[in-house]
Amino acid sequence: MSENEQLKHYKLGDEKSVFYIQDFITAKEHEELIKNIYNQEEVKWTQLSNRRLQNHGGIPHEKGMIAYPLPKWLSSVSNDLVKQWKVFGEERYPNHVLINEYESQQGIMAHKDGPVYEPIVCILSLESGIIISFRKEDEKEHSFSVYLEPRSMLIFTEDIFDKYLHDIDFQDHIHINQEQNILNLDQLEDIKIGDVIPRKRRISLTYRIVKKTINKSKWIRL
Ligand SMILES: O=C(O)CCC(=O)C(=O)O
Repeated sequence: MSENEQLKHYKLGDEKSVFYIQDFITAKEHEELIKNIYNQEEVKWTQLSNRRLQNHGGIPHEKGMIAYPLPKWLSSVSNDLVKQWKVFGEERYPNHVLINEYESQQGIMAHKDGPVYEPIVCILSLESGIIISFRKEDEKEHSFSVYLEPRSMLIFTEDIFDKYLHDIDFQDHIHINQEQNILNLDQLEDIKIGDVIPRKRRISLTYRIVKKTINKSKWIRL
């Protein structure tokens, strides 16, 4: 992954296995995704105490995910990740997409994605920007963060997947400051240290490979 030719120019920081791609999708693709996320009859939102989410592809489980094909409208980003960006290697496709919706004052506690997934995480952001922060599992302070613009893709892997926790805070605003160590600050137009940005709804689509799957028909026969 670190040797990936397509991605190497998008690496943030020196040694870190974190990649950030602005404008990963077009404004039109963005609109289409939003329409599909909110216009489905079959897929239900799961309401958590601090956000809503949709699972596509199945519900990840350490004993194996009963796998369903991903809906077609999620496949264009999947195809780009595999074919254009060669993210998962050897033509391997993500089999799971988690959609998270955060309103202002909603976030996600510090966590690692864990062993049910292959150690490559691809997060597409929609609607509004947010800061995602990373800290080493044995440290209290964040070591760095990334400002995720709408239509951008964040990819992290290797040591950042294995040894770091990531989180999104629960504020109603984003206060850009030096301590956050925002690795992509120099790429952001109109955002600078000292800015206070009111939070609005943000949606993320996290593309991953769940390692162990169970074929649905086999499961029914058991
Ligand atoms: O919404 C995001 O950007 C992060 C999502 C995440 O960390 C997760 O679902 O595990």
